[in-house]
Amino acid sequence: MKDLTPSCSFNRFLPKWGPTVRSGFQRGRSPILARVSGRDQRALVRLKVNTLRLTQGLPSCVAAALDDRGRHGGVRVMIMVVPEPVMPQRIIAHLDMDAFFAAVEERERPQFTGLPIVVGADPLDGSGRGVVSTANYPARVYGIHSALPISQAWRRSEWARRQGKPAVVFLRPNFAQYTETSGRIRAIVERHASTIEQAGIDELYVDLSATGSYEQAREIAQAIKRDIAAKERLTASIGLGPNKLIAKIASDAHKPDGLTVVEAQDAEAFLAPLSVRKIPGIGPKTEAALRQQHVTVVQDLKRFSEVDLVEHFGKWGRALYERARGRDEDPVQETDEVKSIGEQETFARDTLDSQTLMEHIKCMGRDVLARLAGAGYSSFRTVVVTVRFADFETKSRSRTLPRPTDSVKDVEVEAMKLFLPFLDRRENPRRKLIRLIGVRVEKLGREESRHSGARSSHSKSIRVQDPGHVSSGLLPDLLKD
Ligand code: TTP
Ligand code: MG
Ligand code: MG
Repeated sequence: MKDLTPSCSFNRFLPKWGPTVRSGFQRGRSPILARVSGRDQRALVRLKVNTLRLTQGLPSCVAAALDDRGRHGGVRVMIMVVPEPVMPQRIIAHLDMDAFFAAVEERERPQFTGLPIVVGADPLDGSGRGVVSTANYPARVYGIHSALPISQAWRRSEWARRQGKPAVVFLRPNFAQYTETSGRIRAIVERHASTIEQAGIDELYVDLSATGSYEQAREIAQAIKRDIAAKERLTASIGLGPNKLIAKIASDAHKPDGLTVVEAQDAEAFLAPLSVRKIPGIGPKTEAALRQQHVTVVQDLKRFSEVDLVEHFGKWGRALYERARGRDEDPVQETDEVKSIGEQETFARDTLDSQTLMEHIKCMGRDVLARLAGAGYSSFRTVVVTVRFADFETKSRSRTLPRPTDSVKDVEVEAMKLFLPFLDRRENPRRKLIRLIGVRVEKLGREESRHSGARSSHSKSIRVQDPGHVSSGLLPDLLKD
């Protein structure tokens, strides 16, 4: 098998069968297609053969088509072996920045280098009401993580301080800074690859199938990591795998600054011991439902047939069945660097005071538009308002305008129209107090897309997490599950 060339394999059976060999075939394990054809079309025989078997002579089905002088129906036969069109292997990369917001802050403020940093709401000496957006790795050692109430983060920091460890540095988010950094990181990746899907403010998928091998893909991933470190002074973790599912989980496997390669044949074994929560799409609700069935790791999930899972989870059950086996056909969908830009605010006290709320909505609309320009966009089409009630019920309402606009008035008016029903029975029948409001704009456009419609981000689906939107820390799970 080691030295399998057309001549050596065919020479062995030529004297016996007599036909003329036309072309070669690929080395390796892949099945190939042998076409046995004579000048007479009826003599055509198509069959799949394995290169291994070819070394031992003509497959019996070919032999059956020929007489012992290598003829078919009296016609001298020519054999042409053509490589079967084998689907090139998919190699997908997922890149995710490490402790993104906190890492950007640490870079911008060298006086805090090495200290535990939390980006999020104001802790107000322990009485703050928002949540942690993210914590850097030293702060994670204290048990602080995204979505933890900021008051608890404060208590954990205080506890650490009493043990003689450094107290946490609490910082408010600077979304404009993160959006700009995110754009530059994408530009770095674009220098190494062309098919890129932005999947969040700090993450993207890259299709590296064209490299042809995991070794080549690994080199590209290393080069991307090196460039990001040199140009942005930040670390990224990258996962390489046969599909988006495996790449995404792999990128998380050795954070921070990791590079994890999981080839197709190892994908299932790689997943088996992991918690089911690692599978994108499994949030707390699915996890709880699965736990009731004594399923905690991916391996347990494989006990169920596809029919069982569909019965339990509907359509999602089918995807679950596939994912548990490391399978995922979802293509890397090239997206523009499309973003939504938004702000959200948790009030110090839950309120239903219309004047205060309207004032905040207006202010947030203005801030969002200022950030829109800062991020290099010139228009938006969709306005989204998010309301979280005191009991944490969260609702979002949106409106898409007939054409792109950059007017502050438009964002104010639309946000107001979307918000008003939350003050009365239309959206708030029990008159619940409001804990948080958010305003964001989507379907962003750059100058040229407003005039020509070219390079338009308008029609593309928005896959990027809006920093303002996710800053509550709760929404990603609400969206997933
Ligand atoms: P993630 O990539 O999930 O987290 P991370 O980059 O902070 O840390 P990791 O090293 O584990 O990847 O999210 C990217 C940014 O999105 C994060 O820095 C802050 C923001 N974010 C929130 O505001 N709220 C959240 O609940 C989460 C998960 C993220
Ligand atoms: Mg990250
Ligand atoms: Mg991320």
